[in-house]
Amino acid sequence: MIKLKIYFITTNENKFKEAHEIFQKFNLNLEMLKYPLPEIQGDTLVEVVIWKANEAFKIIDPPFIIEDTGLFINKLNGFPGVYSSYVYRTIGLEGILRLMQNIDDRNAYFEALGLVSVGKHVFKIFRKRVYGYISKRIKGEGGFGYDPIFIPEGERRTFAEMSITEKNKISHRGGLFRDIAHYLKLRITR
Ligand code: ITT
Repeated sequence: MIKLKIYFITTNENKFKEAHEIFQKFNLNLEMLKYPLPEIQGDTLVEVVIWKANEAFKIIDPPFIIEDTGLFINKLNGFPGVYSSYVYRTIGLEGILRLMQNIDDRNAYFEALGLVSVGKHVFKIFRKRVYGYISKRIKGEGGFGYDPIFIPEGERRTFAEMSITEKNKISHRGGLFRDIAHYLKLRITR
């Protein structure tokens, strides 16, 4: 039987690797479409993914997935949040640690917003969070982005000190893509 191809439109190979590992377990065929969708600087992740989806509908037929993630730090009023990409590229991890220098409350969370197109301009949105805190220093060689400064609840290690499989078990993206996989399985096999 030919397996339906589902495209994950992203420029980030690490995000794709994590999502792909989950989809493999569900026997779903996830392909990376490395296409830089123009991005608006919206106020919420939902705004950003919906805008990106409208651009995606111009170049590709469903089913496809778009995902946008942000790191939200409580004491910084949710910063960097929707600005996570820009902040990572500019002040980076050292910049975030500097901003947090004299702050004891280090609670933060990752939120991943996933959009699955199921028909032309018809889509379903998924959301997943993982709570944790910002470490005092940069730790770990694995992962990407903010992983070396994020310690999930109940752990002592940062995401960057974990394998993809370990991170996927507890992360925002792991949970998000499991939910999406369950949903697609139901739709495809119905
Ligand atoms: P696409 O938009 O092309 O999918 P991106 O790298 O821009 O790729 P996001 O907008 O979702 O992805 O990510 C915003 C920022 O947050 C960016 O700097 C990422 O490196 C970082 N990020 C996303 N997911 C992360 C994760 O699981 N762990 C650590 N950092 C993450």
